[in-house]
Amino acid sequence: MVREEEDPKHIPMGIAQLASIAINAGHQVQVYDQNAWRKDDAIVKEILISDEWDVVGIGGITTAYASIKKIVKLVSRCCPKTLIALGGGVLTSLPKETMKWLPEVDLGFVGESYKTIVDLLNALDSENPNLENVKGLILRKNDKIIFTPQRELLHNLDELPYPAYDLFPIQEVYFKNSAMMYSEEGMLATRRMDINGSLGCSLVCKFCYHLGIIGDMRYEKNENGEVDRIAFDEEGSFTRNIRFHSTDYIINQAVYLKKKYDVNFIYFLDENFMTMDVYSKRTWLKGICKGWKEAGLVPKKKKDGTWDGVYWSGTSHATLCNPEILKIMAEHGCSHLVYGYEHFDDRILKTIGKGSNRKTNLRSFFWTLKAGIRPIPNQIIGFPTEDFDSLRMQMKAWDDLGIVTKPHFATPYPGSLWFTEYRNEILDQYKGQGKKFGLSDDLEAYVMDLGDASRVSAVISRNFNAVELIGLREMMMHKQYDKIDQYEKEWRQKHGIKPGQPSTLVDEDISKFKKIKISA
Ligand code: B12
Ligand code: SF4
Repeated sequence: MVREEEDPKHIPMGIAQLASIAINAGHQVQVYDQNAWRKDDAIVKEILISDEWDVVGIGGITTAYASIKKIVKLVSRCCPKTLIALGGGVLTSLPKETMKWLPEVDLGFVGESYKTIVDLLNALDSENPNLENVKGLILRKNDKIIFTPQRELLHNLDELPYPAYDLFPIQEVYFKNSAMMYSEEGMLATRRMDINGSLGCSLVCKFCYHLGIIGDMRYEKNENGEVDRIAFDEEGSFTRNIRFHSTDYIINQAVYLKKKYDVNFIYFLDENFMTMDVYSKRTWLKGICKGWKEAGLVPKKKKDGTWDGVYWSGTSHATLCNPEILKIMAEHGCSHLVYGYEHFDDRILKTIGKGSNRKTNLRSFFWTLKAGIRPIPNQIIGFPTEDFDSLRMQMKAWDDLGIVTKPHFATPYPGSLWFTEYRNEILDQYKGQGKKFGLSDDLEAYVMDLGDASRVSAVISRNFNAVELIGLREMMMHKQYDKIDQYEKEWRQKHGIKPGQPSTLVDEDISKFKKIKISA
């Protein structure tokens, strides 16, 4: 389940694509979207026993682990003869661990599964299935957990069929939750659907995880030459394979959604629209805009605030956008762009691999506004070297931009560089929790605890503990500079750091970063 505290807003793209691929390959597919329906166990049981399933495939990202664990147990009880397969970010980030934690799961799909799904289903239909020949799986063999050979990525995304949107409750759930509180048009959207135009991002943010679907994953062998570990991007070894659909594919898909579902808004799920535009030498987004116009999709507002045509939105990047492309996007119906600014302190930004700084963040915000697009800034606090000065830099920027925001807490999600770096510290913080909650181990307790980072889970800040981060965020949101100053004094006393010294326990050279005096 994605964001239990929020209404379901997005069709799970990966599953929708896989369903479509499997149907095209001649298999019978049925989808139950628990994130959309959110029914209790009794209903899920009814669905599970309503037919005889050869395979039940379950997927999601790590934040869905707790609900996936529950569902896996239900499937195993209700459908004892059915093969249980798990895929998606949750399995791929920690494949061996997940197989250990969920003994009911028979096999896992590691990383991109477009080809793997067909190979697996075809193998199962054959007389003597040998799943070890199917690339991209993790299997149980005797008492061991083994990897089959690594699955290569699809070269040409345009080979993909459109997602099987019809298998999901579009009218009953998704259209009802079309509104997105990000822009006027987003709020007024009544028939919104999603498109994924690209996969990947060329940047290397340390908190980011690319689900093993953008060449960010390596199979590593032990001394016996057997693959026994999957590793992700680490400092000094970044591997990337970013891919995007042709503009024709995207326009045809948008026209299809308009004709078939009469959509009035399209949300591009892409990780980072702008990285693709730069990679395409600034042709991709212009191509999409040109196609939007030629297809008659550019929205025209009516007097009552509704419109003909289709507004759209996506993700941008502070350093990669420019006024020219933003203006073109606005003219062709782009209503809002999400910016992962994360922070406004150059010292912090320098440590996260985002390729942006305070200046580019502020500049892009105003460029976007000026173009007529609403910029939506994402903010994070609790970075490893976060200190009182950097927190004030965040607050100052919110004042300068005139925005109200509730920052997320820096979270080392499995698969990210931070997770690799801080794994032992995470385990320390969750020590004994596995046993306490009857789980396999402490790491499973951490994964069970992961939500959308608006709540603290593992803390990676060197200077602040969880209680301090929650308190400081509260004061930041209420612009209580004086209270923060006051707490800083107490904090300095506690840690023996004299006034005038940097408010940090971390030994790093911060002298080269400009200090701005900020107070109430
Ligand atoms: C769109 C999106 C969202 C949407 C939700 C979309 C939805 N309902 O599907 C929203 C905005 C709600 C969202 C929220 C969040 N997201 Co998000 N999101 C994405 C994004 C950009 C695209 C997802 C997508 O559709 N990908 C494309 C499809 C094709 O990939 P896919 O679904 O994984 O499927 C492929 C494979 O994984 C596999 N597969 C998947 N499922 C299954 C199932 C089976 C049975 C099989 C066989 C195979 C399989 O096959 C597919 C084809 O290859 C990804 C980044 C990315 N690269 O994907 C981040 C990402 C998934 N999100 C992430 C995060 C951290 C979050 C938030 C926590 C952010 C926050 N701080 O609030 C919240 C989580 C909320 C919560 N409580 O759970 C992380 C996940 C980290 C992790 N360890 O799992 C990602 C990877 C971003 C990142 N770069 O770090 N997100
Ligand atoms: S810019 Fe966004 S998508 Fe790219 S690595 Fe950073 S957080 Fe991930």
